[in-house]
Amino acid sequence: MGLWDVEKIPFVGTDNVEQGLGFRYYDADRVVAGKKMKDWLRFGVAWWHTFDQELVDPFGTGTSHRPWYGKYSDPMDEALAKVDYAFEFFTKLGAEYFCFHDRDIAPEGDTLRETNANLDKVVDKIEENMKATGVKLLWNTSSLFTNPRFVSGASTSPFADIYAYSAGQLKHSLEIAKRLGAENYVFWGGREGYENLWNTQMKREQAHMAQFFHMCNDYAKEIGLDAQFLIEPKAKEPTMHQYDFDAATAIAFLQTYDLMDVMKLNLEGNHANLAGHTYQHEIRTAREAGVLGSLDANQGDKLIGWDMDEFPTDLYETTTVMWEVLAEGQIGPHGGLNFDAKPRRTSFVAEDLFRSHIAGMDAFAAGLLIADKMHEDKYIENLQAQRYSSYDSGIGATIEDGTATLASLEEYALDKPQSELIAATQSDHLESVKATINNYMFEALK
Ligand code: XUL
Ligand code: CO
Repeated sequence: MGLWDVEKIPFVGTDNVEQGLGFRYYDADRVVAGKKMKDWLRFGVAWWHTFDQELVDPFGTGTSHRPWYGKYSDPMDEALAKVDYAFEFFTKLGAEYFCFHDRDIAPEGDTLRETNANLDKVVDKIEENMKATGVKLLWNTSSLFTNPRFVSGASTSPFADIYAYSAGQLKHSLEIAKRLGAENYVFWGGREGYENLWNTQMKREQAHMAQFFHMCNDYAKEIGLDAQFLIEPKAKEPTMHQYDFDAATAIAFLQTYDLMDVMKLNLEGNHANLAGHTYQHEIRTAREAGVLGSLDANQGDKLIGWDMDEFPTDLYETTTVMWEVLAEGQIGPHGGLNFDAKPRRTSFVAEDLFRSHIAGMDAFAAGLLIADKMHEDKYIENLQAQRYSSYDSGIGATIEDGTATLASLEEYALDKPQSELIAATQSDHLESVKATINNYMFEALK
């Protein structure tokens, strides 16, 4: 059986309604819209949730049962053992990618030098396992928010020593990305934001952050690291305002500081909700600016205002995401679906780690099948083309080709009676559109 008391997760098809330890929809090699499912979805496992999360909440300690608990007294021994658990987990689940923060995988020493030495030992073992299994690194990142030294941020810290330390930490993290062939490198803001504006020089902090990214880019070029850099927007939490609030804010930041060619975005469902947006809104915003990079797959809860990191099971949402991905032709040039998600505190046995990933993978595979059916019929494409068709010719075409002026439009509009203007508008039949999308969901999964 191996280290985990679970067999390799098979594709079982749709005979049984009850979800067990098998995939109903995720059939890795099945071809959908010209590509294998696994190549559309590129699932990744998040080290921090799956191997480090003890399922704590602000009111209680961890509830999780994990097979390595109580076996190791030295934290380095445990860190090294977890590599074996991790790679068996990836292989049994059939996830071809994983993601980690530097501090997820190895304990810190007193100095950066000591910490790097710990890290390198674990990275050596990860590298061996990657070679042996073929599992790839979707992205790595640096935890510049866990340790108390980052209490007021890292590259936006008001304390220059902390900025310098963060830069040193990041440098080694980029070297690890190079060594492990990371496809992307993620910068989530962590504590890059503020608690209160009275004590904050916002512009100065943001300029420091931009300079940090430029230094990272320079170093990546110097060492020949070609991982795609990604910013991961989040509106709030842990700070009350995060500088990478949402996709639009992050794009404005990249434009202001000449970073549009350097960075794309890694978008997360629950983060979208914290900004008051849908996941689809964030993905569409990034797509239209040409900066869709990768996706953190999770979902929030309508009734709870913080970052829940639930496994994504909302079929409607996975359908919208996969509709955008099919329209884009890929998640991003090197993107994937990283499960930045944890089982609920009440799902505490080790097997729940498999069950929760299966639930998320099946929800995205089903979303892909539904979105593919909608694309085949060009249902949304036709609906949108029809809605904007008045710009394809006549007065609308003069607006789009730039030949219209206020005067030419006034001349066109000046004597039009109200009845003609009302006749120029059309009902969206929005409820029927939503019902049709529901019908696609039923039909595609028959
Ligand atoms: C936090 C979050 C991070 C990033 C990586 O909400 O999403 O785990 O994905 O730092
Ligand atoms: Co995330």
